[in-house]
Amino acid sequence: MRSVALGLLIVLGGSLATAQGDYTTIQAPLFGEPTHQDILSHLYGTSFSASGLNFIGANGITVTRLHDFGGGGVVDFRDGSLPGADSLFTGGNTRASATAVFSSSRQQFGLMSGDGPGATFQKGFETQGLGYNVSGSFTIDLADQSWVLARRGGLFSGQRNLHTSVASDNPFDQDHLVTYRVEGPGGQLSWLLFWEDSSIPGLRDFNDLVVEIQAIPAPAALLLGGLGLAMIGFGRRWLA
Ligand SMILES: [Ca+2]
Ligand SMILES: [Ca+2]
Repeated sequence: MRSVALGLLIVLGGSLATAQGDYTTIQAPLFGEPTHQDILSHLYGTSFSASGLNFIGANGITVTRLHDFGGGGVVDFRDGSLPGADSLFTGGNTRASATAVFSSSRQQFGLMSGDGPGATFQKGFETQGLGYNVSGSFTIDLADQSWVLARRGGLFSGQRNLHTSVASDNPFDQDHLVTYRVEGPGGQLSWLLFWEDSSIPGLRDFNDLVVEIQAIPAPAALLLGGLGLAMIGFGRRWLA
């Protein structure tokens, strides 16, 4: 009995230690750029206080940080549950909008089409503007499939310019995405993706591109982005 209890303590201690290591470190921004807390205050027009890695708004908005590592599962934008790390995402009709850019480079946002090394970046939008005065949005049907999200643009060219939500896809296996679930006081659900466009230690403040994601409850299938999902769905219906 004693050995069972001791074993349980060791297991609990181990899982607590792992949980602390499941979050990517965010560095303080340089050059007077805003922190995540500052950006939340601006976007939602209220003050936020930090609670661990989460934030609570004065008007009842709760902002919950997703794990970066160590969890399986897929984040469903329609669903407030937090199944694991911010690597794979799904949903139905989904809208993605740029809400802030604190980078000298234009930022592209989209998703990876295909699996493994042959996956290619499918751009949803490229931002215009800087700071909070930015535009860029797209709507897509994620069709209940799981997707790797990605951003592109920055100091370098080619593949070094592309970062996905899967850390092991990226240069130096670095994580470039920090994700929060945002719940309004009435239960409204949205998600904020904070991307980092630099691999350089000291610059990893995760405010280069901030994207807000919302599930669209409408029944209409709005298919943009040229991914051919409508064709796939059509084919499957004919086969059935
Ligand atoms: Ca992450
Ligand atoms: Ca940065």
